[in-house]
Amino acid sequence: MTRSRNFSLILLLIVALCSGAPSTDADRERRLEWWRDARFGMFIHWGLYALPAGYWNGREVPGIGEWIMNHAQIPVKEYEKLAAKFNPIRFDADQWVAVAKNAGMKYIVITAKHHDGFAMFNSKASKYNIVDATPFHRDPMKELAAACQRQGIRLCFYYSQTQDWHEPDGIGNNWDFPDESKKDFNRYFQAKVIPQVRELLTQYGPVGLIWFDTPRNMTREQSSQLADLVHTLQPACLVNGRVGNGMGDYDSAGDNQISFAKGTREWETPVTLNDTWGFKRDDNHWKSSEVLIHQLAMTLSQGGNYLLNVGPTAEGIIPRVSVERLAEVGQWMKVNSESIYGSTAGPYPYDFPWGVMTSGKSKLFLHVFHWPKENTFTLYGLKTKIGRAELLSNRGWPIQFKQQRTKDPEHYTLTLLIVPQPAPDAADSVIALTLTGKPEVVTELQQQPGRKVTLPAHLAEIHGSTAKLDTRGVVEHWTKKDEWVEWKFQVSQPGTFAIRVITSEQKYGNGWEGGHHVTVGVGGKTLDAVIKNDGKLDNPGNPYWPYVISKVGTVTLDKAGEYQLSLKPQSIESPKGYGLTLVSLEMEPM
Ligand code: JFZ
Repeated sequence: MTRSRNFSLILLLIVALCSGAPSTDADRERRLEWWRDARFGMFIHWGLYALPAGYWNGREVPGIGEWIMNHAQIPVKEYEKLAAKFNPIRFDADQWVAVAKNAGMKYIVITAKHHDGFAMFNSKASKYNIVDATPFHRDPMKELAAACQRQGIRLCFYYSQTQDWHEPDGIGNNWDFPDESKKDFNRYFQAKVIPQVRELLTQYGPVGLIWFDTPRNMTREQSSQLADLVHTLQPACLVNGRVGNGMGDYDSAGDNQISFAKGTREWETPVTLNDTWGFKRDDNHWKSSEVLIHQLAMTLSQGGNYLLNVGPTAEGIIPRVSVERLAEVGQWMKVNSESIYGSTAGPYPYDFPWGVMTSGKSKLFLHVFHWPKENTFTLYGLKTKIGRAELLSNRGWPIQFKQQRTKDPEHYTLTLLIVPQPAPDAADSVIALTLTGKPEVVTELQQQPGRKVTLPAHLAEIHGSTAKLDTRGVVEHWTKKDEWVEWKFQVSQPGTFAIRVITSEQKYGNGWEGGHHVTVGVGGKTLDAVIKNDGKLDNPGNPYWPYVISKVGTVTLDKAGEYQLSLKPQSIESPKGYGLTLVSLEMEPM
């Protein structure tokens, strides 16, 4: 008995060791703990590409800065010369970390090696690194690790595992190495990637996470080799989703995308402050701090983390405008961070005309982007009794409120009686509601105070097989006219409404298709319309996807109660295959 038990224990141990200590769900939970609490991090894209800063041979190279070697097809021998000139003597690790900390960020993810293949750390595995190949001779990762320790921020590394334009066997460089048949990706992977990731996890103390990228050709074996290596060397270190093959601890949203991702796995969205990751001298397309704060709150309201990028110069300076924007976000964070750290997605399945909601422990945080013009604030559908309402900017001065419930139809109204004017914060004033029990809300769509009805695509019933929700919660690939959508919703204040359909352009405005004939059926009436460009809708949360408004017509709903609305195409124009890219249908009170 004892012998066979001992034997099985030993067997178990052997199995565990041989399989590279497989990581369990419990391990993953433990790793995610700090990350869930942190919510807000700094991305840093820094490398040789900061020297050309968007220009090659006197010409501006379009696109993101860190891709200049690829976009301008710069030969390895030419690009390598940048290393001899890279001398960021004004780099100050403590100052960088202080910028992150002052913004309210809890972790830093810095490019240890980007697609250009140049290691920004001391590497024995490749001489093509900042200590050996530049006049700088310092290891900025070592200095950052120490500064992060001092200031209580988690240091994390970005590492490009597939694309390496410096290596003949890496992915992506077909100008120096055009012969694909000669390439052996696994040779590069074992000779450079594995040793360098090992260095990152053994030379700099505790690492919060490794942010892999562009998984492309990664096999299941390679993804798991990498994830296991990380988890074996540092069991507390997370691996992001772009390690490939679903082997990450959490998912990464598409770049610059605020996803609709409620209830799915943990996720994070990487966002640029201007339009580039790596420094570009002439990219002055900075997002306002208002947009940044909205994006932060929107991401968190969907349960995601927000990773905001800076691209330091070749001298080692974080651009002044970036520092300013982050300081502004930090000002907001100083007042409102209770609604950020450790928060989870809001309980409602939709956003509000005024903003979004995040959840805390026994609290709801209302992020009010559009402050009411009147002196009251109304929320429908909250069933839980609240004990207190207050502005995070004015704690200790509770706001008077009343909660009402009517039956037939069942309706819940919370009214905050006196709210101050003007808005306490022009970008996002946060109201905290302290709950007396578990949060319970009406999840069916309903007309909002102010009488507007918004029917988002992600809450529609989609009758079709090709039209599908993308990760933004937008219906894509709707090209068949026999596919249609419908919604159910509650109306509490009847009246006349102007209906408009909101559709989305492709990313960066690269294409939009209209001319579709549709019918909208609601309340026993049918409206005919053509989806056409009647104007642009401001879409600051997802600024790289412009939204288009199409007017449909007006409709009168003359009694309160439940309604159904259907949107059916009679024809869809889709020469490019985009078709009807549906964001929502809106009913504006008239
Ligand atoms: C990648 C990199 O190529 C880029 O240089 C930068 O580092 C960025 C953070 O990540 O670019 C991507 C990767 C994935 C998507 C878009 C851009 N995506 O899934 O939409």
